[in-house]
Amino acid sequence: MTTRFARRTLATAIGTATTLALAGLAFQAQAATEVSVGYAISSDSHYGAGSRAFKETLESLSDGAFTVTDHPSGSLGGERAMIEGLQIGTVDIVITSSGPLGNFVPETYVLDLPFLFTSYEQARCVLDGEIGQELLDKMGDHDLVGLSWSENGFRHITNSQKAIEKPEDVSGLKIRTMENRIHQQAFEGLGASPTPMAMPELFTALQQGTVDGQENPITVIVAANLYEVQDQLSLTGHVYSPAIVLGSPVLIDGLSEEEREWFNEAAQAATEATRAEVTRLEEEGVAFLQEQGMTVTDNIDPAPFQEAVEAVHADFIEQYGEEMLERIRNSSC
Ligand code: EAX
Repeated sequence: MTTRFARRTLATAIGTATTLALAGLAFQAQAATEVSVGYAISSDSHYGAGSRAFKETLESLSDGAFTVTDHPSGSLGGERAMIEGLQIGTVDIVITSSGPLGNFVPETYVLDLPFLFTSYEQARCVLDGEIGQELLDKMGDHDLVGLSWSENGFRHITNSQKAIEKPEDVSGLKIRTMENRIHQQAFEGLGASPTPMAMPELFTALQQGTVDGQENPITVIVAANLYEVQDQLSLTGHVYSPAIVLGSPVLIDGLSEEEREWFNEAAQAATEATRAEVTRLEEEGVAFLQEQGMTVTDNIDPAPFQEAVEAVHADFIEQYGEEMLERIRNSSC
């Protein structure tokens, strides 16, 4: 074989191999669909644990057909903004508290009523049961997909002014709340000045004294380093804060039945990982916060707080009816 012919044959073989390799990579790259998961607190939080479990489960079940990218700390926006992103398809999956959700799906406001749930077990039982599934199904009426209920935790009040033991101690304080009208009304009932604000703005607002305090579960107080700008923690446990794994219909509606099942299993894995982290921090978080210098007020009598926020329940019933509230109260959970 002449040298020129040999060279031409080799060049053709290399060219073919390169084309096939690029086609293979292109096919593989084309086949892998990237899925973004957004949440408003740090990756070392209980939502971060959920995001990692979602990623591991979906990438394993789909054998790499879906690759998940993690977007913590409000990098895709605050919770309300991310939910809006789901509706138009700029965000694929969000792990969020139910705080801003009522602005989109009013039926979920019932879950934000103060002192509705009395324990983690009861809340998880209701959300994992018929009532929880009914509320997840409601998301479809509002350009959202409810994949699974997750968990944020029982919320407590922190502030930089004084120990809070009774409602009168809250009076006059500027308290950041989520963008949730039920919570805002509850803090008005306590005589505070509620300031609704997205989570990514909170640390700076506390640091600058724009607000005196805020309310969040131990999980968030730890994950957002709020102990650096708050010295008083009052274990009021005034409301259970659900979280939820939401999907964008722009992504989810295009999935096959099998792929949709993968997303359901990944969301369930996220919930289990988040709840496990909440349980761990409920046991360890208060001691950690005391070590960081917070003064903790415990053994707070809930009765005066329940009385002070009673009007919220009455107004809720007037506006949304009593049926779902009574079903939750009378559930066997
Ligand atoms: O969902 O905004 C809040 O206070 C939430 O608890 C936090 O973003 C975690």
